[in-house]
Amino acid sequence: MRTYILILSLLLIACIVKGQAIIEGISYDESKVPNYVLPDVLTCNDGSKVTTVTEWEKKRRPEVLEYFYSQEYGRTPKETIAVTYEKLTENPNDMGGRATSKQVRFKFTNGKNVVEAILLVYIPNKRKGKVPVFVGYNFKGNHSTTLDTTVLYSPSFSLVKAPDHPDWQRGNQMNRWCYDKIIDRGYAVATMCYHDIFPDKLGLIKHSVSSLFPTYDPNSTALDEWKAIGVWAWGSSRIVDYLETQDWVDLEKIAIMGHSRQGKAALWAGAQDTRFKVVISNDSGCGGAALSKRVYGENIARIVKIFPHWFCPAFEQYADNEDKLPFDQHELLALIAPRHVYVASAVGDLWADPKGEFLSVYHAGPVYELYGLSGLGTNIMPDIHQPIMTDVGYHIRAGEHDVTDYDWERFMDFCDMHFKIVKRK
Ligand code: GTR
Repeated sequence: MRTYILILSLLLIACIVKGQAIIEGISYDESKVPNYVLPDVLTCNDGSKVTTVTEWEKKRRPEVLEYFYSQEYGRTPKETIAVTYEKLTENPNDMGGRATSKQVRFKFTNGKNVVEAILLVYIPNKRKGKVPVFVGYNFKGNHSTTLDTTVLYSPSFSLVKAPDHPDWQRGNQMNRWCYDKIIDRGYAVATMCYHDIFPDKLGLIKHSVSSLFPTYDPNSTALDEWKAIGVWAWGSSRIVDYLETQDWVDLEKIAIMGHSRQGKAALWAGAQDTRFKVVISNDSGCGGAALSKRVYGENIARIVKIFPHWFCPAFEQYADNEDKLPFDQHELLALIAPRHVYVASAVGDLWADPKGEFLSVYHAGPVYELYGLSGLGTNIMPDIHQPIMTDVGYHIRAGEHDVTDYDWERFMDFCDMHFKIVKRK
């Protein structure tokens, strides 16, 4: 019996490499990265080369965008659905008087059904005039970002929470939302639970906002049908619609920050909606910032198998077939130009392929340069805690897959730089 347990434990230990579980078909071996050729972002499908901003915007950019619509995230519907906003709470003296908080109920409807979401907003009190804002989804409900018991449970809570799961307790993800620091640096923050927009569980699509669209068909077989990432991206644009109704928002200074699966959605939102002036992906990995053609860490075969409701069905054809991809994720980043993109990785998050995330920013550079802006300027990865910030940005930090104060501080440095905010003590 003892020997049996010993063998089992040894096997388990052998199955962990640098904190990453060994999963069949997943490689963490740099020497096994295929000899891939990335599509040149400035070469059009007909082989012609883009040399001007007009050619990029009129010809090549729509081609690139079309790849992401038809092959990866699916097509965002052109029509829209009605939404109303209802202010549920307002506290001008939150955070010891340093912030005003608001909770606003969004009601999406097609006249028959309704989907509700709650936006939680903190606005710094010390700034006069309009303020810059970080928009971002949380994973476990607004109540998970704070211990404040006046913060309401998100409407999707009852649908998706795992019974008695500690993850879902109030304040459980506070470490990902350093509200104190954000407010002290003069930024507002607007967050909503991503499950409110599209519950991230198989079988719950009928509770998503996408089910309200006239084109919704639960039995659709369209290869370019939009799925969860597309719907989350759409939802973050609806947060901006609300912000546009608010006189305290500086509309030229809206940033979106997304972690992991929400990093994927943030990049896709930023590619489509030019109201996001800074787009930040934290540990977004496969289907986010990481280059798919490196096939390092999480790969397409694995992600479409485990999360079949995230990507449009056409993406499945590239499972174990990355070579055939006519585009790659650096082109998603390039779609954000001339607005600013920032990518963050963590050393202990090989699953998200930090090097692939870095190279993606690097290879988006030519489009920034076309606009007379600066790309990363180097294809050599920086050391940990040595961020590179030009018109694009990148850092890798110590630690695991998470959002830490270090990440937020760098995101704010980058936004300060581009929003021309003088650093306060
Ligand atoms: C993982 C998934 C990643 C990433 C992550 C997350 O399970 O494989 O692509 O999205 O979830 O969102 O935390």
